Amino acid sequence: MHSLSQYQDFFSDYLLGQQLLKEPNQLYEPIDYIIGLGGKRMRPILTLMSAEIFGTDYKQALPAALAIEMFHNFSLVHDDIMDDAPLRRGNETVHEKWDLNTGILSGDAMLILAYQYFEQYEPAVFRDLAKLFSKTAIEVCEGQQWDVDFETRDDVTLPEYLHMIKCKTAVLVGAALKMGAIIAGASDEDSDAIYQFGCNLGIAFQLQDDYLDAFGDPKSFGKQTGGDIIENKKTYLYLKTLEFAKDGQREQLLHLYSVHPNDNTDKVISVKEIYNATGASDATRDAIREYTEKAFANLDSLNLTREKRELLESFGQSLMQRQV
Ligand code: DMA
Ligand code: MG
Ligand code: MG
Ligand code: MG
Repeated sequence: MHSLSQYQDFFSDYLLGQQLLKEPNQLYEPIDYIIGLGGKRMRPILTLMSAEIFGTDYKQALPAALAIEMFHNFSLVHDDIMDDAPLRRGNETVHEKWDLNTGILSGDAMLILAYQYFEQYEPAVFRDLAKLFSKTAIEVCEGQQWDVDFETRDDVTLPEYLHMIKCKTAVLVGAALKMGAIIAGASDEDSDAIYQFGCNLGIAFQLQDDYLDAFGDPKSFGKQTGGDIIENKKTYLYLKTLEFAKDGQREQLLHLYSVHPNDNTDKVISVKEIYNATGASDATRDAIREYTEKAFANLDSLNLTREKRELLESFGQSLMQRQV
């Protein structure tokens, strides 16, 4: 088995030498820009790792890993439009650097490019990968639609929120791993177990993302902190605050969230104070741990060697300790 940093280096080195579009065209620059900004490359690494865990050469999984990374970048460029985000990976977002149309169309192009990578597989594998990809892509879009709808709803429940983040974020983590298993010819049971592992890890990942959006260090986060609060996102922090609120805290939070002020600084500071005062911040950290543990328990049925299990668990642990 290879180490996490070996997969990461392999994938990043490959991308460096890669011409993403066969013919340079109008959309080449924004696509090259967003892919070139890097990021953690967490999802493609999972695809490579999973292929090797289930017994095949990880390089066999490279086209699927590229598809996953391309899809992820499509979803980020569109996400930044929906979230009105100024920064991504420490740089201007695509729609800020170019314009709205460029964001929409370069995102669309990346989605199509992603799908094309699967054509490199033989028909039976292609069919399974393409089917999983389509199902996942539709779930992600559905989750993103809920995320935006929730901004203007004040009756969002915790189960609804958890389902929304499973769709927008977690199923892609599951699919990244399951694709590696499909390429390696793993059994349906094993493919499903690794998918469940990815889904629970993905839920923990999004809970952590929401936590860092409020409490992360602006210098290292690479995105605008407080963006979720500015956009009135219904996060775990927000919903737990409503559940735990006492003595006017509920009214205070609802009032802060009812407006889109010109200067958001005070809004962000005040909302974060309520999150801490109610214990919602502690509850969110607990939930992150709980979903990480759930993910690890999904590995029990897999009969992995100690080395393989440790690799997956250390990946999970490193995600939970991330600051970016
Ligand atoms: C993003 O959720 C989900 C997808 C599918 C991109 P988010 O808006 O919290 O992500 P980020 O914090 O990276 O903008
Ligand atoms: Mg966003
Ligand atoms: Mg979003
Ligand atoms: Mg976020």
